[in-house]
This record gives sequence, structure tokens and C-alpha cells, in this order.
Amino acid sequence: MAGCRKKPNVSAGKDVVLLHQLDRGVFTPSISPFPLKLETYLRMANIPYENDFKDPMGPKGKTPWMTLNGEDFSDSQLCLELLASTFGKDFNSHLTEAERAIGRAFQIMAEEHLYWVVVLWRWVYTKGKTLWAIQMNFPAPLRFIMPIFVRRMKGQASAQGMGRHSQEEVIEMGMKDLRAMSAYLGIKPYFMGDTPTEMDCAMFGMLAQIVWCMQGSPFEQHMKGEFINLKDFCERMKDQFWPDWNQCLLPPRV
Ligand SMILES: N[C@@H](CCC(=O)N[C@@H](CS)C(=O)NCC(=O)O)C(=O)O
Repeated sequence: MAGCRKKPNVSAGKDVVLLHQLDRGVFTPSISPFPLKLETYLRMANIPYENDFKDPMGPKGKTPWMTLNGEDFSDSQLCLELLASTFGKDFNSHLTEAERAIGRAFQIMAEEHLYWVVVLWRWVYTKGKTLWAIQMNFPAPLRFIMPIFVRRMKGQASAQGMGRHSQEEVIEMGMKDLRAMSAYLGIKPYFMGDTPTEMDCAMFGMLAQIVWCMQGSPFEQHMKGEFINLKDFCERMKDQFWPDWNQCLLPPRV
């Protein structure tokens, strides 16, 4: 959303991205897949950036968003595409049209389908209780208004459609997504082959939530078993683009 400045006094230097996102998590630098995706892309593309954790919600009411050279932009994918063209970074150029189509399909599966499984588990099935373990900086009064957030997320999942299924059906749908992702990744280091592409950032953002931020979920054991290649993929992305991972985490609540 160019031209719609939210906070005129917050900016970074010329050609430096100001990435607005939620505060750091305890197990992942973000407990949201979309900021983790965009920040991983900024690192992959070697684009200079700074973080702003104070104003995470953008003009479209979602996180992340970014400011670049005085203009605000929303949506991780729109930001990523704008950055790719502005800074001349295209990690897909070696792919065929058909390969790009497959990559896009898997990304949409992760961000528009599996995402809702994560939302339902995190906010509805566990009533937001796991959030206190993965993100220690939530203000304490949030505990009292948590039911409002739970209702809101339940409403979003219902509007999207996934929230109308039973818990059992939703978990099974999530398993099927993970099975498809695991089968496609196979023994490749990255989803589209030997080198990471843009869609790996999206896959990492989402899968990292399941690997590190959903203790006790029905997926936990499967990530160490049937879907071990997805976990290995996450470890690979983490090692490659987040050498400072531990320094980007918040200490756990005591
Ligand atoms: N398509 C958007 C999705 C962003 C999104 O859904 N962010 C969630 C956090 S996981 C959010 O801000 N939710 C707040 C809300 O919907 O009220 C993107 O890629 O940036």
C-alpha cells in the first residue's frame, strides 16, 4: 500500500528496508510465518534491513509490513516481489515455467491451507495457551482478553472455511499437506533443487512454526519421523540464513 504512511517519523536509511513485525519469539525469531519468511528473504538476498518491533501491524491490519525509501508496503509476498524487482534479485531465474508453477502451488498450500491448520491448533484447539511458551513478551493483561482473540481467530478460520471442519478432519488435512510437501522435497536440499529460491523462504516460515513452536501438537512426533526431511530442511535454512538464530530469540519465561 504505497503512499499510505502510518508512522511518518519511522524510517531507515536510503535503500534500507524497515521491517515491521511482531516481537521475537522464544524458539523462532518470529512466531508468525510471514515475518519469518520476509526476514529470511532479506537475508538470502543480502538486502540491508532494520527491524521495528513496536508497530507490527501494517496499513492492511496484518503483520509484516515494510517501509522502503519513505513508502509503506504490506503483505510478505508483495513486499518480497517488490524487493526482488527493486534490488534485481531473482532466485527463480534458472527454473522452468512448470517448475515455477509447482513452487507456487506448494507455497499457496503452505500459506493459504496449512496456515489455517496452525491457526486453529494455536488459537482454537489449545485456546491460545501455547502462546505464552513461544512468545514471552505478550503483556500479562492479554490473558484476560485472550478469549476475544480466540473468538476473532475462530471467526477468521470459519470465514476462510477450514474452521468449519472438525478438529480431527483439520489435523488430517494438515497431515496430508505435510505428506505432500515431504514427498515433493524428497532428498533435495531445497524445494526446487540444489539452491534456495524465494518459495523456500515461505516454506521455512511456515514449517518452522510446526517444527519449533507447536510442542504437544499432533504433528510434533511426525516431524521427527515420517516428515524428518521437512525438519532437516528447516535446520538447513536456519544454518544457512540465520547463523545468529539464538541471538534473535527471546529468553523463555521463568
Ligand atoms: N498474506 C499476508 C498474511 C499476513 C498474516 O496473516 N499475518 C497474521 C499473522 S500470522 C496477522 O497479522 N494476523 C492478524 C489478524 O489477522 O488480525 C502476508 O503474507 O503478509
